[in-house]
Amino acid sequence: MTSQPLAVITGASSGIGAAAAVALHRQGYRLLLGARREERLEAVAKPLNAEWRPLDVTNTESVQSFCRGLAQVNLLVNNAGGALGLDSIANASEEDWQTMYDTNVLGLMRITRQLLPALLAANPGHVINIGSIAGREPYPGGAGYNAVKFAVNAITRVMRMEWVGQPVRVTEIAPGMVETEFSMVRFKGDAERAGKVYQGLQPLTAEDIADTIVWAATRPPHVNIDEIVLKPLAQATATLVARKPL
Ligand code: NDP
Ligand code: 8X3
Repeated sequence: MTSQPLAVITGASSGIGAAAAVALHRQGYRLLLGARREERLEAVAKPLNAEWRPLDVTNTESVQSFCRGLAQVNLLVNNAGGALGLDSIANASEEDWQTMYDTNVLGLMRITRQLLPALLAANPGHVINIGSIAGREPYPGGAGYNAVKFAVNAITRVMRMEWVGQPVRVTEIAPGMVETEFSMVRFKGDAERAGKVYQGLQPLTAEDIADTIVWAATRPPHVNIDEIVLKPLAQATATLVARKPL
């Protein structure tokens, strides 16, 4: 039996999830990492001596098999997600809307529900949901992604209400621009368009968000950090950023 706390991270094959794995490992957590790209996941897990299992949060059976045998989970980082497209409601793809909803909203609830008994058994457990400023401020072309990240904010608040008096802490971390594979995924591999998102400004890094996750997770057990919004210095809102000329 080990006394090291266990952290489960979804979407740990790249970006914020992978950086959170490194940061939580440094804090002494044991890790269980999940995502769909198994080679990438293994590459993150190996140097950390972490366990990994394939996970597709849009698939209930995959979620069940990922969670199998977990009796006690101290920290669940609900990070798997992202945006698809930046088109107006008139032009956006319905399939993209459905995938975003299934991943960012249903996926987060599927896995949290599955792990709730193990989080309670950790006494206290902690759920950290990765939201976004897109869940605070709508923007043109954002309807599908705005809707799912507003939902993450609502779900986080519902979790706090449903579990008040029980030993589970609940936090939402809502970042602005973070340079990861996020924009490559959003623009479906269009590297030029993805690169332009971060041109002329210094975005947040995945490590900045990992740092925030560690801070929220390491407060004394009676303290619940409800929500944290963080942005690059050069970003005031989802649409107002200061770019230096090239
Ligand atoms: P990345 O694209 O680098 O990471 C997304 C992660 O989610 C990958 O590990 C991916 O793994 C995983 N993922 C996607 N779909 C699924 C699925 N169906 N099942 C399991 N895992 C899945 O981007 P980020 O690190 O930036 O994104 C992490 C989170 O942060 C997302 O929820 C995103 O919305 C949020 N966010 C990002 C911001 C940014 O500017 N980058 C700002 C605010 C919030 P795989 O493909 O291997 O399954
Ligand atoms: C990512 C931030 O502003 O691109 O969640 O929607 S934004």
